[in-house]
Amino acid sequence: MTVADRTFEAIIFDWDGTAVPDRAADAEPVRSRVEALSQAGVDVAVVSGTHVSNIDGQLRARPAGPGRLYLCLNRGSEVFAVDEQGPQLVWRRTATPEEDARLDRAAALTIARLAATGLMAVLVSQRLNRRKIDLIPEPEWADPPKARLAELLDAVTERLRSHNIPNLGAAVELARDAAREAGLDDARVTSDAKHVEIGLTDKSDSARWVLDDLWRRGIGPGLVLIAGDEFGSMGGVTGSDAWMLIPEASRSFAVSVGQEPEGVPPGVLHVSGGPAVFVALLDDQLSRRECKRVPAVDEDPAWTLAIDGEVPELERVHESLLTLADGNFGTRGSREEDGEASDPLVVAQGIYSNPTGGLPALLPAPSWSDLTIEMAQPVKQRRVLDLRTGVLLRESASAAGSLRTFRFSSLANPGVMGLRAEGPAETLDAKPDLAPLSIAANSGGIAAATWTTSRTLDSRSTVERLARYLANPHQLPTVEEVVHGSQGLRERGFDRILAAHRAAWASRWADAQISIEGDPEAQLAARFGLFHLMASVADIGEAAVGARGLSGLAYLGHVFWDAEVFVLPVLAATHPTAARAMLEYRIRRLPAAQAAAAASGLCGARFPWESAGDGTDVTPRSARNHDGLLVAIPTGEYEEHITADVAWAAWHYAQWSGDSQFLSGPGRSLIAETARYWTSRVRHDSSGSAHLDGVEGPDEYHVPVDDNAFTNVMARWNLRRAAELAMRDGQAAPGEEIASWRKIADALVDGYDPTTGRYEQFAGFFKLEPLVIADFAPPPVAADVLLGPGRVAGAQIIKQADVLMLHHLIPDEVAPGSLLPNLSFYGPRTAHGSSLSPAIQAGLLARAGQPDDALPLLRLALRIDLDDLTGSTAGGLHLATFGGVWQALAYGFLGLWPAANGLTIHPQLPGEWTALEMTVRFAGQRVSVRAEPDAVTICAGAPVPVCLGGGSAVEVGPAPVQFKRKADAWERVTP
Ligand code: IFM
Repeated sequence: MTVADRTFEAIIFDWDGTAVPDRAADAEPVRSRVEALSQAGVDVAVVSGTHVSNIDGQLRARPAGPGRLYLCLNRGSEVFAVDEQGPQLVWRRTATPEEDARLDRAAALTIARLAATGLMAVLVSQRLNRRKIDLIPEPEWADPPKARLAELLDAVTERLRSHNIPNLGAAVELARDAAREAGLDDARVTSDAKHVEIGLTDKSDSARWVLDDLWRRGIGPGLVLIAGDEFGSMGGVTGSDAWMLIPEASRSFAVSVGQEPEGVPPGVLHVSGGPAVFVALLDDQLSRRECKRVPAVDEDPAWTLAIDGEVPELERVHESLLTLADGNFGTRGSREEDGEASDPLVVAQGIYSNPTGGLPALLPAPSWSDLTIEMAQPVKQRRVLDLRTGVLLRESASAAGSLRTFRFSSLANPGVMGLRAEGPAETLDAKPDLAPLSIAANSGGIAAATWTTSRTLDSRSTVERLARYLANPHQLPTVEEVVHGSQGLRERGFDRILAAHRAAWASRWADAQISIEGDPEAQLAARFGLFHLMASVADIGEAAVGARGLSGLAYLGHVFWDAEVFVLPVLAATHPTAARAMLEYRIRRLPAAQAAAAASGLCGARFPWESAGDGTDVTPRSARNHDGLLVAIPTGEYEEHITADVAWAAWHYAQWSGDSQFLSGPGRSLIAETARYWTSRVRHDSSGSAHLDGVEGPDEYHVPVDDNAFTNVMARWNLRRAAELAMRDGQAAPGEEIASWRKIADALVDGYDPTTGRYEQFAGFFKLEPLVIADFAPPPVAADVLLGPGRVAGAQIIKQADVLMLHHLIPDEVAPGSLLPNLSFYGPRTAHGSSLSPAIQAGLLARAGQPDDALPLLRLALRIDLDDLTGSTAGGLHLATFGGVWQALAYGFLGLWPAANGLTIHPQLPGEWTALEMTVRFAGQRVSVRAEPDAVTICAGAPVPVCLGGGSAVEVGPAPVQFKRKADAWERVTP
């Protein structure tokens, strides 16, 4: 029997009256289905008010998995997990001695009051955390079959009325008042007609426990079926199964198979028919699994990006937005049948090729998601990307019927992809499989194969495909390697692989939560960016993170400072192994960077502005501009700050992760070799000051320049950290070298004017034509295109945050109090012609105590790709912008910073937000910080030091610690 055209991943159901007609019934029909569902990977939870010997004694299921079976018993106070060995208690809510005493008092008061009406009431059961009081004498109504419920209710109501209690609801109210008087404000009072029960838990606790367990494994409530027989009220008392309909279950599908004499609440489907119909529902779910139907997506508006309809001009943009990646392989969200407006692509991180002798670019791999789909003009089309679990659903409806596809790129098993499709037989056909093949790149390459099964039944076709990709930047993977193990993959099957994928995403998000309460649009956009960041970076080996990740070929997949400065911090703070893999990419290319420095007659290592496979500079030297003219690209020659940026990333990773071994080992080499570069790169003038001539800062409108403040101060910071590390590790460099690092750091000019508090962006900047960008166009604007490159070169108009990047990255290295003067000077001069810029300025405005002024810039950054604000999203997603947004939220609005004495927190919320909550990993522990306008709540997996609002460090552990704002300080309100 079909109640919904949906395949559920979990089923929560009531026992008595739903699964079995009564406690004496043979439960074999349910038992066999529960075991089969478990084998098919479906989780099942039985909810009942009674105890384990009753339910397990009757059900006797011994499932072998992989789906889990839970018995949620004793009215929400116990959960047992059942496997082949039988039930094991996994959770119990016991009353404290104080609660026990209150329950006793509540029961005594209730009995006394009922007796005062003349009704006989006695305590019949006292279990765990509840008291059960008889309304009518035993054994007359002991355990009546559900079929006699109406009869029972009439008899009880009549009896209650004869004692001046109008109905059952009034008896329940009387008990609730008694509980309140006894000090139990949150008592759960229920009735099954013959008893009144006062407890600390009810079925809502069962539902909450199960939904929470499922959520942690990536199964949202929209994938859950909740079945019962008593959702409707009875004699003025809420139906017992309605307690399962907690707010967290809002998207679950609820169905009643009961009689429901007073009807069902809104949102519950009433099918009646009792246990026989319930068993038919289970059969329907089993058959959907058997037929390999397309799985469902939990369409939570806080977690899903839905794209409705089809706009050919936007298709390439949408393909970028809907990219699925597993850290190693990325697949653009092109429709399975491709089409003219489409730019399908599969790439592997770090696998570059330049067969025609041009610059290396990510090597396009063969596609795994092609299907033959021939639909007449669809009447409805939508694609839904679930950010929480990394799955993409497509639904197209046409006169021929509806077509669905569903795919994922396994985060749990990178390189494994899954696709299912279903639709009218005449519209859907699987293309031939990708025969195992291997394609060579400049170095190494990619091997791939797919395995498809399809079938047609009742003129509907279903297709299931598994794909396997291998990539190796050093050695070409062979066809044999890709086929090897594929048998095991297919035996494991689509459903298990999908379950592991969902669980992997859920666990990633557990360390990287972002909630922006009061601003759902910003919250969704921030999660969208974070989803793509987490999907774009491998977490073992090395991770070459191109400017557009794995979502497009813009910038040919080259690695810029975008990786170290914009992307790495979010991973260092949420998934440190991925940040470490990004650093490994640079570590392995240190010899190439040393060779580059040596080729210029310099010491140490100079990292290239654009990097690909071998670590040499692959920056193009020219390109066509908007008018088709060939123009020079000077960045490769001049944007040397990348060298210090790599050192900063190594240091920053260690600050978040506490990985001190890294800084004593490969991290120290990165920092020392980059410092050595600066020692040989500087020019000393006659006064002994050190200069860096002929460079380009982040602002690419002015090049070449001398003494770019950003480059000089980053180099200074780089030299000082190299000296600090060498000293910390017992003079790991010669004493004279350490002294020279310090001396040069102190000698480097930085353009700071203490009278104004401003840094001059480069020598001579203050003498340029003073212009304010808003006089020409509202940012973001490509000012070089608008005004011409010559005009902007002679003006104080800058492309992106430059001096301000210092305040952002190394706040302890800049002059104290210089943030505001530089923000107010450079802010109006910044065109935000690079998508990297607005989020950084937003974060700094928040840090400077102007969170409301920061919001428009943050919103700009949040919409860069979602609204294709730069017109370049078709070429791939702007990962650096996503990273900047995360940093604006974490470092700016929440004021997080991984300092040596602990995690500092300094929240600055805009008026529109009621709370900002983020989870990070600091020093190996998960730390959650929730900021409200006047309160901050922090907890951590194990004690970590935190410093709130400039106060001294306090240890915070698993018990949430709350602070309240008192004038300008924060006062701890929980012990
Ligand atoms: O690295 C950036 C640079 O800062 C501005 N132009 C685009 C590059 C790649 O995103």
